[in-house]
Amino acid sequence: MRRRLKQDVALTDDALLADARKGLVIGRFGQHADVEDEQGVVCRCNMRRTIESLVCGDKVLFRPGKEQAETISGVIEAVEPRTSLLSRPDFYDGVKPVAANVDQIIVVSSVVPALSYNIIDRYLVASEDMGLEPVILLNKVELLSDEERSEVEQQLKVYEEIGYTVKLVSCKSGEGIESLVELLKSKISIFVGQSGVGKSSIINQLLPEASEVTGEISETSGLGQHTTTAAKLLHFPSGGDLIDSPGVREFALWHLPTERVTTGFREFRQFLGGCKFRDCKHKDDPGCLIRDGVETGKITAMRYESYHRILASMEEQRPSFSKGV
Ligand SMILES: Nc1nc2c(ncn2[C@@H]2O[C@H](COP(=O)(O)OP(=O)(O)OP(=O)(O)O)[C@@H](O)[C@H]2O)c(=O)[nH]1
Ligand SMILES: [Mg+2]
Ligand SMILES: [Zn+2]
Repeated sequence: MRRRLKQDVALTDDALLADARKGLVIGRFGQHADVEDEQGVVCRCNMRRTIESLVCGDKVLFRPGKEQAETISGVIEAVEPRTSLLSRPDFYDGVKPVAANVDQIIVVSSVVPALSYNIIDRYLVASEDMGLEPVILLNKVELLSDEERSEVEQQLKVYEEIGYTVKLVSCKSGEGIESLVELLKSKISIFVGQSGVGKSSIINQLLPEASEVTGEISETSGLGQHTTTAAKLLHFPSGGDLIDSPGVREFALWHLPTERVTTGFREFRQFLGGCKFRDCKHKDDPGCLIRDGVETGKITAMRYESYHRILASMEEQRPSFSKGV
């Protein structure tokens, strides 16, 4: 506690700090953040107590310390308003911000651990809710047999038909990696997805100098081991930024009200407001246009079932402190 106090005093000592300048948060660890100035110089910073939250991608006003030999050399004074904020609900910590000012979400899945369309749908709902265009990326496709591959392609066609971009890639064979660069150009993108799907491995293929640490899938659980622990922003030499983010076992959506999950299913939107009952649950209610849509083939049974699975799991997963939100 005493040390902390001393440090705070030092940080408010103007003589030790250079003038304020603009910066971009490219890494965030514990109480600190790495901030890059407009010349590309990175400075590890503390932050003023008035700053409520700070994440990768935030644009800030900061003052680098004059004595760069210190490990923590600067201080963040203020955060600029965000154009977008990606948050993720955490069972213990509530809703946690992950990255700011992102304009494209890359939903990464893979064949190993097992491919789950329901998890893809959760990320799509979260992206839609933020008003950001998601891209579906399926990694490790070299592991699929011809037969399995055509089955997967068939299923992914459902997403293409409702307007999503779908990409099949493999870090092992290199398939699809080059065309990814084009997709990421001049945008700020974030890689999200379960632990072990290969987010960091893809980033290493795209940017070998990034040297992101990657981890094996656990032999006992068949799941990823949460290798990446903090979000990190990387630049492409040809323009565009990419944020690697830590994987999660499951992406819960309990922080969203039901209606926002419903509108997150983009092919449902054309029918919304038209059901016979205003509080239609889109299940076995009479005069439900969503269910009609499934019967007439305008909505696939796969997405319709996934929607109800998400709603059911939201009730189960919502921690007691946020019940009724
Ligand atoms: N067969 C195969 N394995 C891959 C491929 N891409 C990545 N892997 C392996 O998948 C494992 C997990 O990769 P990571 O890049 O650490 O996964 P991640 O998504 O960053 O995981 P977290 O950081 O825990 O969220 C590693 O053992 C990689 O070698 C691929 O295209 N094919
Ligand atoms: Mg990783
Ligand atoms: Zn309905």
